[in-house]
Amino acid sequence: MYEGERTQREAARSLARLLPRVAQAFADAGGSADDWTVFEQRLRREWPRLFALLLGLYGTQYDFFYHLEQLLLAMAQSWCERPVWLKQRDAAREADTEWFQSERMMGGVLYVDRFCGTLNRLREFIPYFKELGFTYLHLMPLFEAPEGNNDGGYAVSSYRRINPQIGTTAELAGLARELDAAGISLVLDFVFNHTSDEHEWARRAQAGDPDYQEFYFLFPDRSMPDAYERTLREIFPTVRRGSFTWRPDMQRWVWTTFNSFQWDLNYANPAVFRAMAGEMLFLANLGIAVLRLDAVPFIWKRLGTNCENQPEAHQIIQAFNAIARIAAPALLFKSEAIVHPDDVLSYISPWECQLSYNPLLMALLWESLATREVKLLAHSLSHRFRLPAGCAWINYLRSHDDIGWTFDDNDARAVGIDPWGHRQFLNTFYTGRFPGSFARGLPFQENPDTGDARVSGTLASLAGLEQALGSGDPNQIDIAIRRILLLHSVILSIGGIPLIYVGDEVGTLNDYRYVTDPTKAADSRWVHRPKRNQAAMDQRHDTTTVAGRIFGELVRLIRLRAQLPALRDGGMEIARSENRHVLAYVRQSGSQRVFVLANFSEYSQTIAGNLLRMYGPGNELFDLVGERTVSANEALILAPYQFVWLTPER
Ligand code: OTU
Repeated sequence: MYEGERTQREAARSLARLLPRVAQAFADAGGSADDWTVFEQRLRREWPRLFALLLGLYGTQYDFFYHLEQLLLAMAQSWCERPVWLKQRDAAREADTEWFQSERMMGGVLYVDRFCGTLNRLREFIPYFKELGFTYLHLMPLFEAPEGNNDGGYAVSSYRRINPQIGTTAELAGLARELDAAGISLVLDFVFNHTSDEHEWARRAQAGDPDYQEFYFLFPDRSMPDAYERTLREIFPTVRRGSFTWRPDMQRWVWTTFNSFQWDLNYANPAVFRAMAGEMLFLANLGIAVLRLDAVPFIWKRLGTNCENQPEAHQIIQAFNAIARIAAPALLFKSEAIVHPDDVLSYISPWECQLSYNPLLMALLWESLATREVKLLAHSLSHRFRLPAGCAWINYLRSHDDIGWTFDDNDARAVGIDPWGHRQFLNTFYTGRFPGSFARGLPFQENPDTGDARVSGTLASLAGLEQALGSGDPNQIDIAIRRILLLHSVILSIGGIPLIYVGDEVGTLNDYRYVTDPTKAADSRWVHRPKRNQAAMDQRHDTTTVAGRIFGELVRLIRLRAQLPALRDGGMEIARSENRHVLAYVRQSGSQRVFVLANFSEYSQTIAGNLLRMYGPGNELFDLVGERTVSANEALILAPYQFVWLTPER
């Protein structure tokens, strides 16, 4: 008998055995017969897959079937408690699995505390979000976390309690519903690789509870840490060398990939998987539409490897995905893997993460802006942009994190670029140390051993606005604004969900005051996590101001995009522009075709007319951005940093 066949028989047998008990528990909890029917259908559909995944991960555990039963009971309980409006959303999104691929999808991300203080106040800004066309709003971590440094909330002390200064769980649920009514899906982090050292599980481990000590990686001496560290990469080398932290109170080394107060969870323990599945379902039932899976590469450790992107990491996420399909089908996952492009891709599928950050596009847009050449961007996108059906990129220009140069070395060599030297150049350029650089960024996590570093800074400061405003030169200011709009034009037209870090839409600059706060001073990412820029927001409709020029044009592009089915998520074909400064691609959907050209240089560039005939949608074209006709019978001159979206002349 084939292995797969045996697994499927075992899956069927175990389900037959467990179903009556689960049905009984469901009825006892007050679940209706109709609700049970829906649940049972989904369970029967997904069970073979979920069972196989869990068997692969935990099948050798003596109490495997106990965990299985507990997990099923938790899923049934969660479905029973799922609010009616979410059950309706489940049905609607199951019937329209492409909903997030629409040309109307538009994302924003912000820290509630930095933006407006509380969840209740955030509701006042829903009209602002609608002005920007948001259909997706990611609220940065807002759960209970240690006082002082908590890595911007990524050290979670409870997945069920909100930081009391920000609000309550009930307020979050209310907000989710209110946003939904405004057509906005709420996105929250699922920080499941680690907890803070103040989480109840960590506290119990500290108190000596052996069950909870098994939740983490604890070692009495250096032998195992040393063995692991031979092949580990340091993620936060300026925080602490190595990946382990000595806890004098426990006389143990603890695995801490990130900060010393962030304890990595041990997913080889089925109790950890089950506990986290429970937290996930809790968040789903609050009305969260998308969970951003934080730090996915790190969730499985294997001696002798770098402990990133292990096969089991995928199996765990796929198992969470299957659980969501059964008990909270509307829930989607967004992968946060800021690693090599091949590894980024490995997390993306309808059965794993339907959405993913696109760090390659992000990094290479900045690369093109610095070099004024698009060869690495065009070459990389030509074979790395396509995703499996039913999945979409989240295209962003910067996040709350640093920018790292995660392109493929062979892609670079293929276009004549030395990868190591180029990364050095990019770091020098974006930290403003390269002669003639327009950027004002700060280094993040410089590693003295490897020479590695990443870059912090707001979009506007990295694109030259801070320097230009300092110089007072209106030409430089104009050029910086053009750069900002150019970058946005690509994420708005290339396919996928564009994501704006709120503040960037009004040209918010770096805020260097973080250094006066001892809990933030050592982390340069705070330079680009400023508070709400109300002064600039107030100017947003005044086109004589810098904020107004950026905001006005951006909103115009967002609205334009929403009317262009060709720009919805889907096929994107890179075209040869025959000009090294100009990025070119074709977008098509049904009969609509849009040819995009984007000039990454501060000088005018010429595009031959025959290129427009070859890729363009006709001989007489119309530039939707500039609102003018373009004839393919003559060369097209692109102004500095100009971009055009060409369709057939109407
Ligand atoms: C993430 O980032 C978060 O986005 C960060 O804000 C957190 O500090 C961190 O996890 C810990 O929770 O290394 O520099 O490939 O690159 O998870 C940011 C993924 C990071 C890692 C990413 C991590």
